[in-house]
Amino acid sequence: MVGIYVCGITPYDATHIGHAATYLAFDTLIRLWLDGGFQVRYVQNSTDVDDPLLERAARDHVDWHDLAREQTNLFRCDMESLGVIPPDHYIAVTEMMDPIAAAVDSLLERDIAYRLDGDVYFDSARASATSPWTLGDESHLDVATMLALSAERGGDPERPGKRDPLDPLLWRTARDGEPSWTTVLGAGRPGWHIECSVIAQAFLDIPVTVKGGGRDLIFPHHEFSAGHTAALSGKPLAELYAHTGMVSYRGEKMSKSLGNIVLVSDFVAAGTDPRAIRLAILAQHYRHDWEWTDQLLAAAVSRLARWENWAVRLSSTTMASMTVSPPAVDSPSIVDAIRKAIANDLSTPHAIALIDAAIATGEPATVATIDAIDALLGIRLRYRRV
Ligand code: 5CA
Ligand code: ZN
Repeated sequence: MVGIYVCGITPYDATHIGHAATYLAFDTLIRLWLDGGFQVRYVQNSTDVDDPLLERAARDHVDWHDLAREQTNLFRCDMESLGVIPPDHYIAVTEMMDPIAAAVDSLLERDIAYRLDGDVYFDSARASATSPWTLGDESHLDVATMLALSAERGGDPERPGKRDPLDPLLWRTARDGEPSWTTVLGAGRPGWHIECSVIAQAFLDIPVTVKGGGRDLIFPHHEFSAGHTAALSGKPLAELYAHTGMVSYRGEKMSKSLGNIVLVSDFVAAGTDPRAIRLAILAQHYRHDWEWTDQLLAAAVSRLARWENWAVRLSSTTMASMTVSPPAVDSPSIVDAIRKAIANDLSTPHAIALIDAAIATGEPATVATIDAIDALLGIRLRYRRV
């Protein structure tokens, strides 16, 4: 059994191509595991209450619940149309208030957390001294870089009274006009990193095999999710962390806050075959940063057409054999090569190039190859008897 936790969306402005690229990378890993015969348990969260979501709801004069619900549904539909295998547990933070508060309470009891004007912070130095985690273990960054990233990514290093400027918020006591939940800690809502720590521990065996997300989550999010988990459980959160590169658009990281986003749902609504979107993304290597362009999509549309033309020319002998027995494994070399390419750091671009090359030889398609393209790349090609 392998366990994977992938950080989910904060449900507003979903689903842009950057999000899709991240979830497709982990979908590829899961498909590889399934193809290899592993049992997989996959958990993802939804950060359905957090400052940026509340700010967006206030800006647009909508109820934050409605915004979160509508955007979560949109995300699920987008993932389905892209052929992403859904998580076994898709857990919203708002479903986990009591276990999160209980976890924070236990850190307070052990003095690994402290109160500051009613809010609760994680004591990074105490956790480093008393658990199998030390600040920097996951991100390997120097303090100056951590301080800069903390300020940029939702931390508050400037707040006076903290034991260490990097200490992250665990619990935010209720403020007027903000949603709050009444728990053992009193009324409030959680900080960011504790949600992934508690959800991962609740639904997966710790350490998980892989904790995944975009590389913008390396610090502070993965660092402190790891720290919280080690302090709570005495165990590392993950055997390994995998991070996807950032997708940019018009020269900058595609992001909700910058507004330079391209939505999967807009393409689908305009009639683009979602398999072409998937193919455009898989033609990039997940680990690298890359830029979305209309040309990438156009290339994927024509590649999909080539692949489908090839698939419909499936040889009649292969189809005939299907009527009496399960699909014959009749082209081991290409299927093995695709599998090997993906096993090599999820090199979907290499796998795609192998399929292009096979088609270029003029050899007819085989059921085994078409099945492998479906299983490993998540692209279901239509074929018919000829
Ligand atoms: N809810 C948190 C994680 S607990 C969050 O980061 N939400 S998010 O909506 O901002 O991002 C969702 C996922 O998409 C994260 O894994 C993030 O790293 C990834 N992501 C966001 N923007 C991009 C981008 N431009 N390129 C690639 N991945 C991205
Ligand atoms: Zn997360």
